[in-house]
Amino acid sequence: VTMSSTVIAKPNKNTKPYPYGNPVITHMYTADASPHVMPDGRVWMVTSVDHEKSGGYSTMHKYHNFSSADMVNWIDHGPVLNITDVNPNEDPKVDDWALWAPDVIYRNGKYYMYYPIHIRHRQDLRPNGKPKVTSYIGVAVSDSMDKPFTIIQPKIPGTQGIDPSVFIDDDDQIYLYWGSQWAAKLADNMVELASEPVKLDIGTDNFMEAPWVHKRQGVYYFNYHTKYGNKIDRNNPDDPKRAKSHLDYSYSTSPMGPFKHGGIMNYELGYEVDNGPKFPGKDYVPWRLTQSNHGGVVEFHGQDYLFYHTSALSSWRQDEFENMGTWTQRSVSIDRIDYNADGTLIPVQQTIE
Ligand code: FUB
Repeated sequence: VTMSSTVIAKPNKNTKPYPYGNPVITHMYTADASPHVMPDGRVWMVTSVDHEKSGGYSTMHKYHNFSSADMVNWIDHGPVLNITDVNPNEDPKVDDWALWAPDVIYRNGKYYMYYPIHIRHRQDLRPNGKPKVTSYIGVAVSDSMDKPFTIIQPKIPGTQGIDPSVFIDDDDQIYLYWGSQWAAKLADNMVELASEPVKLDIGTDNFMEAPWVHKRQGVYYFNYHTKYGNKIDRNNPDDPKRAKSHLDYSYSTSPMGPFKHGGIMNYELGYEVDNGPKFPGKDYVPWRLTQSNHGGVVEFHGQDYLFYHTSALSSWRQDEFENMGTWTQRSVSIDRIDYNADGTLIPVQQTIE
């Protein structure tokens, strides 16, 4: 595989969209999907859960596990970790504790969940008057993906930040990625780091959050959400930052880099108004249906798939299309990933049908 130049390609119109209907979970709000094929041969994903009443990111209080044998029919296995498992004494007047983007992997007969605690300290304000925020990574374990997880490590020493994701290499070494481009080897006990955290060189400076690594034909692909996402002026359709908000990827021959920037991996809905999918019942799509995005990649029966999220469902439900949906009520979607002959990724266009 040769990967030479930076590719900023347009979506390939010949790429068939994943045909089974997006978003894939419609009975509740889900985000931050982390998909893996588990030993039973099914695709499992753990997801964050957004509040039914749009309480915002501070009201994300549990994870659900879902499974599918065909990526068409998904079973909801219910909540597998709750905020009360993490902090039974939360006093919302003092702090807001939230569970943000998790990951779960299988190792030696058990399932290990890596989850970020995000705490807004309501009574501890920064100079700008906003609450201080702390975040770190914990570990929980279960014998079964459809059973509750039990916390075995409240905080992995040396971690600070959100969005843990775990990658197991072909030689069985496990790597933990999190926060602002951090990565380290995970110890065999699964609850400590086995190397000093390294700030990854990803060949560019637009990282915001949501790291995820997958490997294909000896190449490590590191995808992430670009840092313009939270700063877009949603009232200004011409805000140039809109075009900079997407999942990007970088690639390397090593899981710890250095990586080269590959370009866009996932255009967000409405990135190209003329060519993108249309919103049902409308002849156009909004520029942006979600404030965040978060990528997870799984290979299933020889095909790679990208899991991401949009706010399409909340838009449908609440007829808030004109307001671009409820930004913190998100829903997991799936589309297939295709590659160029040189190993570069063909950007995935989000779909809403
Ligand atoms: O879901 C809460 C946060 O929003 C996640 O941790 C980020 O990746 C973004 O999806």
